[in-house]
Amino acid sequence: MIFHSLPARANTFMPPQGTEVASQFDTLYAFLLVASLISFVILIGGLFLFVMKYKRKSIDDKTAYITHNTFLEFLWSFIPFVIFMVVAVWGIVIYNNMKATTEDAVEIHVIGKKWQWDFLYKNGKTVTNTTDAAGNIVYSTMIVPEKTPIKLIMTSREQSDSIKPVIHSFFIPAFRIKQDVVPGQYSSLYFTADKKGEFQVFCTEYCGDAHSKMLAKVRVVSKEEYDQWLIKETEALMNLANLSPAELGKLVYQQNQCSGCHTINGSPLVGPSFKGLLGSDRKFADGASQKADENYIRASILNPNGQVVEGFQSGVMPVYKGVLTDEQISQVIEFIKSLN
Ligand code: HEC
Ligand SMILES: [Cu+2]
Repeated sequence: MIFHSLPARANTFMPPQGTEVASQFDTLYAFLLVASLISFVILIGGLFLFVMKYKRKSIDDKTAYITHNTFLEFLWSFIPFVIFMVVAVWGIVIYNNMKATTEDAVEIHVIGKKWQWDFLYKNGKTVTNTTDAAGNIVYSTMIVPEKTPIKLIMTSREQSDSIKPVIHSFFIPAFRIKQDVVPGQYSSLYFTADKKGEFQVFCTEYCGDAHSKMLAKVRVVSKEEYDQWLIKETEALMNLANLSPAELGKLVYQQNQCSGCHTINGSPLVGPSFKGLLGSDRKFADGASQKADENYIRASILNPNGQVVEGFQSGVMPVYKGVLTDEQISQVIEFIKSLN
């Protein structure tokens, strides 16, 4: 690409360049900036010069009779016209490069939700926001191979059908590309990352409360690393498919901090142990009691402070309503059952 070889690569104020298109984009931007600067100097400089030079010197100093200068008028129309045409064609070329794709592009689905980005790979792997042990959000990371055309197929959807999805916009500043993500239809975005590294993703369509926290990352890795990751994830998914509900429940228990407060060996920690819990008689702080059945476990997870177990503190266990799905809760129940 000819524009690529131009020397001007002013990116001092720009995010890092993660793609070829990004450097083309910056070159055009630098051209616009320099052209504007030169025009500014000529225009405002000329203005000042003439103000000084032609300042009326005495009361009977008369303005000379000036009509026009066809040649000058032609020049100050034609030169900007040429510059604008150059910018237009240049811009169209870069725009086409942004939209360029190949049949064998790696396709990844992007789902915008209030307020997170989910990524879905062809092998069934879903990447979504998680929380770490300290309760901080770990934003979704899209892993892509370097120097490989990627096609993102994007739409907006909610966790539940009763919530109306809104328009988001997927923006990777380092790649200089962004595209609206619209409910009920697919939009696409293309890129070929030519540098390894981690790049920030933003939502650039105001979409409500946590719009500014609707973040994600793109991690560009070598092709080998990507292939290995894909194989590992595919195997993990196949293993998951072979797990029993109780085994899946154990994963939920390990991945949602339950294990930090509940043991499975009978000794209490921050909360009661899960061993022998199902079917046992529970005594509560308010003096009431109940036999622990499936519904009790479910209620304890969704609304931990509804009934507080005697000898334990209220308000300690996080509320898991909206965090765990019904399916996960059933799996945890099966896991707790398996400990009897
Ligand atoms: C920060 C600590 C903490 C975490 C994390 C936590 N819990 Fe709890 N949990 C407690 C405490 C304290 C109690 C007892 C007080 C109460 O009933 O609210 C409790 C009570 C329970 C009970 C009722 C236990 C009984 O003996 O009757 C269940 C069931 C339960 N938790 C399940 C879970 C599950 C499932 C998770 C993970 C998805 C979880 N908890 C995560 C602290 C925690
Ligand atoms: Cu958004």
